[in-house]
Amino acid sequence: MDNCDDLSPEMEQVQVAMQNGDLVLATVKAKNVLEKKKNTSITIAITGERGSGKSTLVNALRGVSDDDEAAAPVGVEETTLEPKQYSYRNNPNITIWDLPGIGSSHYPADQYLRKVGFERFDFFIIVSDSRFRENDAKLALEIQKMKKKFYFIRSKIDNNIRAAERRKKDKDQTLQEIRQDCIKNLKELNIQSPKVFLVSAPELHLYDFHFLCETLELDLPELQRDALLLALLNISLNIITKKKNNIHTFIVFTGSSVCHRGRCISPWFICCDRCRSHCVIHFIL
Ligand SMILES: Nc1nc2c(ncn2[C@@H]2O[C@H](COP(=O)(O)OP(=O)(O)OP(=O)(O)O)[C@@H](O)[C@H]2O)c(=O)[nH]1
Ligand SMILES: [Mg+2]
Repeated sequence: MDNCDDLSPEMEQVQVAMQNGDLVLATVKAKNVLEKKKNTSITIAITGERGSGKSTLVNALRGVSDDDEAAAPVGVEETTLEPKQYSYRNNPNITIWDLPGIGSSHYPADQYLRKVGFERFDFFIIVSDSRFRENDAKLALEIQKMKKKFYFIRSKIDNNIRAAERRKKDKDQTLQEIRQDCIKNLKELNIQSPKVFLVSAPELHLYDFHFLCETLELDLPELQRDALLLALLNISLNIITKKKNNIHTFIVFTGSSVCHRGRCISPWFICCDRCRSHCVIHFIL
């Protein structure tokens, strides 16, 4: 969705109309694209620290067991070494990407986003199997910076419940504390209304797994719409960048005569394109 070099024919028509400055046509074309949003595919990246249970969650979401031939490989050692895509249950509109863990030897935290191509995904699920960590915050902030959305999964809840039982601690209180801790940490990062789910892979019928699947299905139209709007924004940014580069060349060639007349033309072009894209977004909403 993000990549402007890889646009659907309909989105290309929006791009051409915007390039030609035909705001009305761009709006009509963009509206057509949005009306077809039910067919828009979205990519969901499953991310988080290594060993947190990302691949296990991919399999659970797809309804395949870990030892199935088509399953994402799961293991106690570092297992997922390359991003890999999988289909999602019976919904061909969703593609799930199983990502390697952030902070591993192959994917140090400072190189992770670039190496996995974080920006190319439409939506994210962050998986954490312990207390909220620096890398969880890093991922959440990066997703927020890209104006995209995520769910936060606190995995391996069965381990926490077993530990609570050993200490004769109330089960519901334990669940409540884990949930509140995740929400508190996400809110401290200024994430509005964070969606947190507690999951145990060996006991998918307990806790929040069914709720996660239902929420995903319910949120899908909105996620598809967000993905399309971001694609539209990226188209206009792409145009702005190209224009900026053209203007730069133009200024290099004609700089002396422009300066000599005391006029600067570049802000007009950039501002004008920005207004156009905002108008298109505004009209279709
Ligand atoms: N008890 C328990 N173990 C889990 C759960 N989810 C995953 N595991 C185990 O945790 C280990 C790591 O799981 P993976 O799914 O491979 O984790 P990952 O995040 O994909 O790991 P990398 O690909 O190496 O980053 C495996 O032994 C899983 O069986 C869970 O909910 N409960
Ligand atoms: Mg994995």
